[in-house]
Amino acid sequence: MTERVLIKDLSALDDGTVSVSGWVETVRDQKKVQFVVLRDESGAVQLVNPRTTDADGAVVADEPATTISALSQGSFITVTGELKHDERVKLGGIEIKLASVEVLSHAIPETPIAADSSLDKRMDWRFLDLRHPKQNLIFRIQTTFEHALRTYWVERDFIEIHTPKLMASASESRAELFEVEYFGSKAYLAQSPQFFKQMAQSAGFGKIFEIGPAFRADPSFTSRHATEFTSVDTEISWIESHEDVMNLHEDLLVAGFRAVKEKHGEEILAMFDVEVTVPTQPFPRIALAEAKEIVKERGYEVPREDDDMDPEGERQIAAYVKEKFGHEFVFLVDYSSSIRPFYHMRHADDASLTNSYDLIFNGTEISTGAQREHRIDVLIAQAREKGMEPEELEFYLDFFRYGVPSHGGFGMGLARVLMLMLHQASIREVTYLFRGPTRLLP
Ligand code: AMO
Repeated sequence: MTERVLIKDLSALDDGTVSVSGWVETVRDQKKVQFVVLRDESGAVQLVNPRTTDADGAVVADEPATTISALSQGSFITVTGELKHDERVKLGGIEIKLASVEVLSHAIPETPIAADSSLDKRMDWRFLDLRHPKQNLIFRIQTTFEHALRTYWVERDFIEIHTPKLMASASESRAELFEVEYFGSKAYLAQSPQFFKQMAQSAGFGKIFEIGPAFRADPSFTSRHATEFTSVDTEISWIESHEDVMNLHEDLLVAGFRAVKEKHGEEILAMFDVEVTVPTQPFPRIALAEAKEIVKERGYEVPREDDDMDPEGERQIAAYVKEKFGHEFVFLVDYSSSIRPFYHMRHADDASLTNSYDLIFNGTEISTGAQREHRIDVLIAQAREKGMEPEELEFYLDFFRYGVPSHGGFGMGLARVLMLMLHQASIREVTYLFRGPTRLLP
């Protein structure tokens, strides 16, 4: 039996017998010749079968012609035949003249989705939707991006941790919390690895990272919220301020974007019409109050009472940064303590501000990061001030009672990065299986 080759490797082979496997993309069953476009995870190739005719010129119903005539789109097949390089073939300048076709699995001929199906319909049939090379590319980009981040961390002696997703308390806020039955009591799905990545600092791990699921019972239907998402988290000891965290954040993104551009830049340009830009360092930093002033001067007043930036404000400040600095990223710093969690450290000289930031990429928040409060008395006071019961947090507060270094880190939504990198309209497009208020299937 001829060994299977990936379609992307065919063009480097000499003419000769080959075997490829994949699914049928199209069949053109003509009188004199049959054409099949076969796709696998690496690419597509044209298969050709000139039909046999008898002495009178009539078509003979032989093999593989009969099998090809019965092929439905989407069926998985293995074929063998003669590889031939031929510049006239539009699809890659090669074709395979078929000797045999084996059908592994027949597809129902009526495909439930088409190129113009709605996003919701496509999500219903995600496994078929993912067969499209554009979707396939998204997940190869994700793999490359995560790999580059991991390489960065591992080369610098960060420890990878896996924190539990079942918890006895909320990890971010009581709002947006999923509650589950837990042997006669309640457990909660982790909204973030926040507490446990900080625990690693008390444990003396120094530098850690985790890429894992996070859950938010967020009822909204925006393009950037999911009820389950992949969170990219890191936390480091011995920092002077959140500035150290931002520097690490920049390094990681540069490593990720560089790897993606190197490996997939051309394909991304061809398929998404997007030129991936490796960001230059340092990324611009703007204090939140100043950002609001800038946005106001551009004619947009951030309406919220609570000191935060809203999505339109994020878009406006990103547009300003793009015009002024030619940069796709901006750190908004100096968030007010009124809108930040109790564990964020506050400015030494102005307790109304925190040592924290949000990172905006192409107009949308992708990350929150901060220096953490590691002084137990201050931490308890801040928790009380936020209306939290320190008793509920005893397990967390203990992390700070037996010695802990200064530390900080960030959490970043993986799908948001990919969505904005590839100029997609929704995180649904770049999430393998999206979870939202009305979507638990497939
Ligand atoms: P925050 O709550 O800002 O911070 O979350 C960090 C990042 O996670 C992503 N994200 C989401 N992505 C999709 N759907 C959601 N519902 C959703 N919620 C959040 C965003 C966001 O910027 N513990 C802190 C981080 C830290 O300080 O280390 C935290 O969770 O990209």
